[in-house]
Amino acid sequence: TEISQQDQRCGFIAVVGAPNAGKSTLVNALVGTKVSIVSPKVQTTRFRVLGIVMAGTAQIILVDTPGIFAPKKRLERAMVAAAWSGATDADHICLLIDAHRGYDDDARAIVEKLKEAGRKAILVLNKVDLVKRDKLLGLTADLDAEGIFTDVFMISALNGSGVADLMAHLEKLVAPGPWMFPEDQVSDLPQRLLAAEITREKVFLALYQELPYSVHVETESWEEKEDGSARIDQVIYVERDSQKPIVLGKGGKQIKAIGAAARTELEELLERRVHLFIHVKVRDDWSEKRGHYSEIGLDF
Ligand code: GDP
Ligand code: K
Ligand code: MG
Repeated sequence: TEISQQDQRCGFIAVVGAPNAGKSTLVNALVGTKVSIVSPKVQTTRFRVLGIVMAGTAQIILVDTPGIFAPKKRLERAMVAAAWSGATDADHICLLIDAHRGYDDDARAIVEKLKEAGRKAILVLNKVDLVKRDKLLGLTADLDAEGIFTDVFMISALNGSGVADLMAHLEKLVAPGPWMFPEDQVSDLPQRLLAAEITREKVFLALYQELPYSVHVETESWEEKEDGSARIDQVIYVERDSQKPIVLGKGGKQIKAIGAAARTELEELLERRVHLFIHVKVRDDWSEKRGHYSEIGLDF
């Protein structure tokens, strides 16, 4: 059934919070498919990613943002700037708090910034699967006292509890306006970039203790084969020679595992066979090189 443009509703809802609060997990849960990569490592999300959900007459455009924290390096400053502009440009803001960590300094700093900007937000307490009810009630009271929250939701983005209620609320919030994306689009990331992100996620999951977050992945080429499969060539860039053997592993064991995990997920997402070729190269000090940011979509 067609929904005429007069009946359409559309809105941007930013998901902000401290690193590892579970923002990307929540956006994926709301969209119903992976649009943004997730890992226990902070700074997994480097740039703003849009996750798009259709709900009745509403198109809800979720803005997944890098975590907000006190930046030290240039890449970090760019990430935090991207997070804030994603938030302040949006129609509504969800502040995600890791209920297990509680109302810590990172969360307080974000609340202060929201107050300064004169913005209200929806409070979303995440990871309730890890927390006792008493603690949740205390946390809610502390946060509510800040006077900037319009609603409170308690969810587990990981196991899905409370996510449907939050979704129903967001659906009601969205104001009249024409849809901005085709109905079947779930993200604004080009396929090549999403494919690179998936490999980066697998690197992070396999090696998050051994490697710095500055590992970078690029899709170098993408070839559609006549048999319906795709050949994808990617490069994992590390910062130093010494990091190359870590990514490769003994006898190439590590890179094989990373490649296999990435390929499995790509095949699911693309619904076809994938031949994935991954190369590992050293890129000197790329995280301090300004020219690189535009390539990965950072804006500052
Ligand atoms: P982001 O940095 O805010 O985007 O956080 P991520 O979505 O990357 O998640 C950070 C870590 O928290 C990952 O290991 C997730 O699996 C985990 N996580 C996210 N949501 C939940 C949750 O509701 N419960 C639990 N136990 N873990 C979660
Ligand atoms: K993370
Ligand atoms: Mg994230």
